[in-house]
Amino acid sequence: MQHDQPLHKKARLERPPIYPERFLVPDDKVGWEVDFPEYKPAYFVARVVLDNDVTKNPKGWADPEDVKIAQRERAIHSYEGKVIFDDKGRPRNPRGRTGIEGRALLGKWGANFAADPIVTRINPDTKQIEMLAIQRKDNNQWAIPGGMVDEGEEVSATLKREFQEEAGVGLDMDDAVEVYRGYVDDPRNTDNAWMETTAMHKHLKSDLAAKMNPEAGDDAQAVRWLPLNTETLANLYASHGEFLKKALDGLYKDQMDKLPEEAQKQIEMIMGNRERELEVN
Ligand code: RP5
Repeated sequence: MQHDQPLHKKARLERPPIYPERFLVPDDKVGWEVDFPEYKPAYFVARVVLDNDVTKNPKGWADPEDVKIAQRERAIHSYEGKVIFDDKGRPRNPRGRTGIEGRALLGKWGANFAADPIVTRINPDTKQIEMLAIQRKDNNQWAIPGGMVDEGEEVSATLKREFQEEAGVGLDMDDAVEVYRGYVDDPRNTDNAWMETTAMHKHLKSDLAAKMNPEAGDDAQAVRWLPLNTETLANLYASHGEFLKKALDGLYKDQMDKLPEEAQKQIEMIMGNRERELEVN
């Protein structure tokens, strides 16, 4: 595990209801390089993953359960660098132990790639920055309307497709700015299968935002312009709050003079600068 990376938390502490309980992994035992002889996580693969094995189901989206066949079918790669394998030939989560072995609800051994379109606007009344967020059906948490990259699909196409499918809006994302590429601290992650994403940010001009009429798609139970503050960011799904912070930081640096004063203060507050400034004065 790279030492400058934050410890994954949701991948150790949260889990979808069909998962077995996670073996408790204390902070100092997360890295694979640390000895943890008592570590005996449950092995779990969901029925839906087995039913969607591409070698048995032509419409499937999952690797075969035999990891050796999966590796022959598909070179396992990751944005996080070289993938390490355990003695059974299973890829190891680059951020360390999660308390569950197998793929659980994730289809691919190793990295499962997603794309996350971050779309923000200034609220015309409050002058505060908001993101277009969906409420996930699987756990009710608010999230970026992202999704899995289909086999052979370009990330730019996934961003557009997912935004359309989940938020009901056709939006050109070609001029969006990449703010993050790498591991996601997702509650579905396991020791052998994990989420990675490319998060791209587009800040909408007010006339374009006003024309949009978002509607929740199949995987979402609601869609809304979510005001951003420390609390809403902390409660977003997986590591989406961290991606939003990166997007806001970039926006502040590039377009500060174009943002209303209310939005500038809001970003400073989120990034912690505002508190420091208030302390100094
Ligand atoms: C997260 O899961 C990614 O950041 C992305 O938002 C999402 C993709 O999974 P589904 O929404 O398709 O379940 O890790």
